[in-house]
Amino acid sequence: MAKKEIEGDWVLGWPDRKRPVHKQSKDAEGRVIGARTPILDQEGLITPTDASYIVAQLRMPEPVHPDDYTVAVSGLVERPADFTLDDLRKLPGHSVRAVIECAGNDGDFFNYLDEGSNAKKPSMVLDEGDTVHWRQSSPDVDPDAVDDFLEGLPTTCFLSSGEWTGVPLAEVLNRCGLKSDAVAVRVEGWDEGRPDPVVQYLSARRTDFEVVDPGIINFDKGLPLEKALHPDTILAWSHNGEYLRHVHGAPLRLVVPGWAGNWWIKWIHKIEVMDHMPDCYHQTHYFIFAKSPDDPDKKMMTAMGVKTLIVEPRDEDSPLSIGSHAVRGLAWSGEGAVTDVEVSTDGGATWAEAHVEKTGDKWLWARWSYVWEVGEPGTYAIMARATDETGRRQPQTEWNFQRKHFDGIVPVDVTVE
Ligand SMILES: Nc1nc2c(c(=O)[nH]1)N[C@H]1C(S)=C(S)[C@@H](COP(=O)(O)O)O[C@H]1N2
Ligand SMILES: [Mo]
Repeated sequence: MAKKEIEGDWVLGWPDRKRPVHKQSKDAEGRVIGARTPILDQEGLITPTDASYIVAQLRMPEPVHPDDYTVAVSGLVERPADFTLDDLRKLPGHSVRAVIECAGNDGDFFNYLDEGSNAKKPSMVLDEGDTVHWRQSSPDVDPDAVDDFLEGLPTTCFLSSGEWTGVPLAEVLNRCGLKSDAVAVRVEGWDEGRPDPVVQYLSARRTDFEVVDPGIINFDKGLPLEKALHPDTILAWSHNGEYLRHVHGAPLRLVVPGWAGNWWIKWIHKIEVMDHMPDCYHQTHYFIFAKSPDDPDKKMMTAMGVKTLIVEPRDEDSPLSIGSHAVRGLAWSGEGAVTDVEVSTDGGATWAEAHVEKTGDKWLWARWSYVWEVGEPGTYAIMARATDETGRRQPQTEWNFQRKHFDGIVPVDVTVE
């Protein structure tokens, strides 16, 4: 087993271990427009901000100074109002620790696990050369460029965890006097752009369908009222113990624990209470469950499934020696705390209980570990599967043509000598 690279920077004048840092993609001006998380390098529960992934579907907007910032609450409320950041900070606060996972994270594993496919195994390791190859939406859509991107854009490492502090959305809505015919809460960012069909072609890995062109839009989502009023759905200005950074939606973003990243609206400038579900592009045309682009039975994507990530050992650690090895990882669910993790070292034939570290944070991942005693040389597939407090066991999500919400069981393949 190769010795891990642990040497890092000098911190406060003393040598220090290597710290996990995300892999960034930048625009022509050198500003960050996307990033992936070196998730296998995470220790503990919270992803450091410098290692957290970054996604913007349209274009990164210009920043707004927090002193000039207001968010407008309108629609089906008795008292429409504009809130400054100071107004919000006077309300009863709430902090949430949660996993944020992009709906498309690990989408390539659908292809990899597809029986009979000879797709290359997607890598969880960010290599020196990796960039995000992120596209910013542009009015000059060039579907011919798709092939260049199909190979280039990895789907792994679009997940992080964090601690967010803010105020429950429900608190703000109730102060404005929520009307009884409210059904949905539309939250809008001030970022705008024209959705690039290439994003959908990349997601589906096919180009033989029409993508709806809504023109130039703001990024928005219409939360069903029940999730909007959940006490853990918060308007957050702080992330991991400091003010939110611009790339993560400063000054104010929505935190929707359990639901995929696309619900966590960044750069919020408008909150509108409605008596129907709005027709948001990233809700009715993208981020939908369907078997094909013309499937009449399209469903909105909301909560994530149940999922486990093995962080040790890695494929790259092969060959392992005969003896005792730690198998460990992270497990999370979109609908509550993970209660059980089982490990198999014989490719799924038999399963054993792993130790699950309990934290009391139901939206956060749980760390788990298992000691594997291996006495025979050979080739081994190490697998893990999680069960949550509602009894849902991994995998929950079926293949869908946009390849979203992957929560399948991915083996770590190692040899023992
Ligand atoms: N306003 C706005 N909010 C947004 C997006 C966006 O494009 N615009 N992208 C969403 C998507 S798809 C994801 S996965 C998360 C990513 O959040 P992060 O960049 O803080 O990790 O933000 C979500 N919120
Ligand atoms: Mo996303």
